[in-house]
Amino acid sequence: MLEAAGKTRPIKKNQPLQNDLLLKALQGEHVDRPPVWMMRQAGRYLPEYMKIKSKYDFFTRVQTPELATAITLQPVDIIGTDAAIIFSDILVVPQAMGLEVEMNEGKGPVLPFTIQGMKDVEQLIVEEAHFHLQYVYDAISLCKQELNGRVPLIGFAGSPWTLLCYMVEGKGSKTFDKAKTFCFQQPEASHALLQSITTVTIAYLKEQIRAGADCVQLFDSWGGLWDKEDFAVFSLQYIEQIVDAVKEEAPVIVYAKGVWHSLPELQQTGAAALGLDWCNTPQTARALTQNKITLQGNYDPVKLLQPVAKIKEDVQQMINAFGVQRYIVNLGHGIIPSVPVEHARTFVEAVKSWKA
Ligand code: 1CP
Repeated sequence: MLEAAGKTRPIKKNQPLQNDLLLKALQGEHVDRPPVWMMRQAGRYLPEYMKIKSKYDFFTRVQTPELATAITLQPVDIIGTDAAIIFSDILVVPQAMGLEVEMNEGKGPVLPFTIQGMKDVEQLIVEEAHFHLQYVYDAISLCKQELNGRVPLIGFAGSPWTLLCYMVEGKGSKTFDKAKTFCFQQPEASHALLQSITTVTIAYLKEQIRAGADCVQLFDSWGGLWDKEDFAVFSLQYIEQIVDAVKEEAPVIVYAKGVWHSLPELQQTGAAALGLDWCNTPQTARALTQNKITLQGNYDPVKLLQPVAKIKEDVQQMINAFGVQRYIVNLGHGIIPSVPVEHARTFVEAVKSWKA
């Protein structure tokens, strides 16, 4: 696997895809069945991932295009998903902006130096940051080459607000109260930070698309920590800028967890699709978006621990409720590590064998 080192080369963007269900769904074109992939589909529930994980630390896996490619392809080969998502992390952006990020086993990400005020914001790398992420573009190019048109490749980034959470708080949190307090007490510094992240993310996603990503997803994992009004101020307006700058180059999926109150506003951004968590119904999501946009989701990831017969039944019901057109089957958040591989495969197979 490692002998390909240094041989990555960009491939032609318009290489034909053998399975273009995801792109068709994103463009609102007719499909015979919906496409399926799973958020965090490459990861700890796969023994093949654990094997690579036991040999290389997190950022070595992320920064070595051959390793990132091998991990990205695993769910396509093992589970049979209709798309690959590049193996990386949202926190490579704060890293490229000059902040140290440690990935501690069992504890998740830790940023030893956090943003405390305007002085810290002013020291971040902005204009040049996307140049520090060449390894992501190389991984995308290599992945496209290895996929050889089998399925589309999804690029991604964190939303500015979700990245601010980690850059200010320094670690994961249930409430991100330090990050929210920073926004309330230092609005000028917080908007300067959100704007800097936005600028970097636009350049970063455009480079991912240039390297071969067929579409991109923006993860606003912590958007749901705000009420509707504050979400508009601290998250939505930056998502809007990113979608607007990127949408002409590739379709953008916006996944904002816990943000049902703003689905119509997210639809207005020009996103090709909206990702949904499981805390509301398909009928409500369709009504809120007037049946006019592709929706993605929204199976409760914990439900993958149920017996396989129940998973099959649930998938059938979920497709019937969302409808086959303008729909991408997915989980409502990332897959959890304790899910048996067989159950993940059942989820995907149930979509592939869906019958009206
Ligand atoms: O070594 C490991 O297995 C550590 C676990 C892990 C993995 C597999 C981390 C640490 N990141 C990743 C990869 C990753 N992260 C992907 C891979 C592509 C795929 O989906 O297959 C993606 C899309 C992400 C995105 C990501 N990272 C998000 C947004 C999605 C979400 O789940 O909400 C977030 C919030 C992160 C931060 C992060 N990185 C890792 C962890 C454990 C976390 C969450 C920390 C927290 O709880 O706050």
